[in-house]
Amino acid sequence: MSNYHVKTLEEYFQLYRKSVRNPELFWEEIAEEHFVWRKKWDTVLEYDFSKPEFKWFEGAKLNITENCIDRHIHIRGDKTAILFEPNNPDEEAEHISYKELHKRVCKFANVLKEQGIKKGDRVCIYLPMIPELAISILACARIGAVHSVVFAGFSSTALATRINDCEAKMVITSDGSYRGAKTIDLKSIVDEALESCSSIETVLVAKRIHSDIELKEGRDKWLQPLLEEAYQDCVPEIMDAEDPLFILYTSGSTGSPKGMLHTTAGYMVYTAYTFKNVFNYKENDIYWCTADIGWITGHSYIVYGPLANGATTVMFEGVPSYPDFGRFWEIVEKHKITQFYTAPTAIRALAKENLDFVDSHDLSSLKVLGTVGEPINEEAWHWYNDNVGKKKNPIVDTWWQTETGGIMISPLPYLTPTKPTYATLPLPGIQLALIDENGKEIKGNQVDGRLCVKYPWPSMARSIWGNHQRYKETYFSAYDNMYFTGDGALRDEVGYYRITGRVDDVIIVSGHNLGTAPIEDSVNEHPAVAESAIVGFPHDVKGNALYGYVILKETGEERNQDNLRKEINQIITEHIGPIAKLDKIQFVEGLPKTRSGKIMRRILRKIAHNELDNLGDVSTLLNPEVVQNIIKERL
Ligand code: 6R9
Repeated sequence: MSNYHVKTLEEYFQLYRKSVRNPELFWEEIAEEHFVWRKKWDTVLEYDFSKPEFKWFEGAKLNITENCIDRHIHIRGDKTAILFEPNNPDEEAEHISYKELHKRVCKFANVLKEQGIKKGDRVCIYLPMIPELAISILACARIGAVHSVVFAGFSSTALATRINDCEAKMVITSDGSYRGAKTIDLKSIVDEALESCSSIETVLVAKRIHSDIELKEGRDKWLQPLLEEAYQDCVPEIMDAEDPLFILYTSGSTGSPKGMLHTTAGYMVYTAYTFKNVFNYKENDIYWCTADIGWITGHSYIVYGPLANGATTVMFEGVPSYPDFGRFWEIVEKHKITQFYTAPTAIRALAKENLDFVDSHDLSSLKVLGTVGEPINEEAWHWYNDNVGKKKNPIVDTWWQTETGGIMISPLPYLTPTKPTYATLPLPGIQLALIDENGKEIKGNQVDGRLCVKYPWPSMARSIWGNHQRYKETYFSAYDNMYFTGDGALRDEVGYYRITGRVDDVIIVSGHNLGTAPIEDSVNEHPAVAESAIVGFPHDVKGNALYGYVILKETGEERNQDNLRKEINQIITEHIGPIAKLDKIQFVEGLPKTRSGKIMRRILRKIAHNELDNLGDVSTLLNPEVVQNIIKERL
């Protein structure tokens, strides 16, 4: 696939305008290029926002794994497709070539078939970041089974809920996983979950930590012996463009997890297109996204997008702090990483540590840096730019969602001038709108509102598994004929977008609408503050008042907390106004976070409201242990 043929920002705007004038032609030209279609489409797009229903490339026939693997074998068969870097730095990295990947995916696909998995069946994958995770995803796609990956740090309850919701027939797991200095017994979590899951017929168990675990007769099987016996070629199942490819659960701030359903052709075209252009990918690059494949970033930008481009994609099993805080940079140096894509939460965590961890490594191979997952604050952006990018690598701040399937707003490297904290411009093909409280589109620049998308794009989720009504209500009912993202955004004087956070994070204090994100930004500017989260709590006079949870940087010195509180409020007063001052400031060791680094404000809100018996499931958190401490020391 070619890069955009644009050299200047003006040319980008021309291309953008073309994509708005004739979206179908725009997408058709992209789909025509370099993909393997068993049959081309009859129509590019058919849609109806009121149902809502979206059909991309109807009539086309394809298999996504032919596009991600087979077609590369002849031209780059010996090139590394997946570069696996184990948790333990002393264990050798594994280079899986495109040829080898083909063989392993085909064998795995044949095992799935032998175990009775057919097109349309749901397979739940609960694996750590080992090659079998990517391979099992592709094996499902090879035979038309629908994969549902559940992050291997989730609890047995979370796993059971997700298995039952989509009535999966099989679980693929491992005997355990390595995470830094710890080993985790995954199989017993699966066993516990399966006590309440009746749809599961088979459990395939990959050996990773060689622990002594028991297999349940008739249900559990070791994966490796089955793979050894399996035939090494597997004819791909020919899929319709709109056949389901996968389900991925996203938690949202309320209610049960939503199984976002993605389909085949549009998802493939869009992830391939965005990977190529946002990361400015070139043939010999070594691309690394540090996300876990258990969430959408890993699906789109570790597996499908890179492989559809014939890229080398790194899979890292470990954590940024093991064996020390220099691990990321050691890996960049070791594998000469060219594109590095991570989350603001990781950047902030590493920025708290000694700079020697970064400076002692040669990072000169890097060309493009990326961030995703939450708004990046100014300080973290500069730390990343100065110390990792040495002010020479563009930072692509990519905004998107599980629901959008691929990156929607992002700078294009070496083309879009970056601006700290701004995701900048929509990619060509993406039509955004900002909407005011009355549901009207706000035109012009220097405005803010609710972020919507007013024209379909190929990788949008097509439904919520088993609950199309909820899909309609959540995303298409707030405003007519558009997709509502749930985020707020502002558009600056040149048309750059800055995501200000989820709109349900808006708090009304004394009748003023206050977004928590800009207040958090101000708090974070205090030199002693590492991170903060703000929620509202009921107040007799103001209606709501603000409660701030603040993590301080580790300096080793004692600080007077009352003075700190005053200083923090002083900064807020200067930046936003006294209306936004925090009534309560609690200093905490950590904030409850999802695995992708999003602060779980729902939990903080409940603590601030003193509703402690009803915190909901905290087991899916990255750090459930911080919750009890926050409760103990609440103000
Ligand atoms: C890819 C992913 C989606 C939500 C999204 C927004 C936040 C993601 C962001 C960002 C500001 C960015 N978000 N990227 N906010 N700037 N560059 O993270 O998907 O886990 O579904 O989360 O994450 O609030 O609505 P998902």
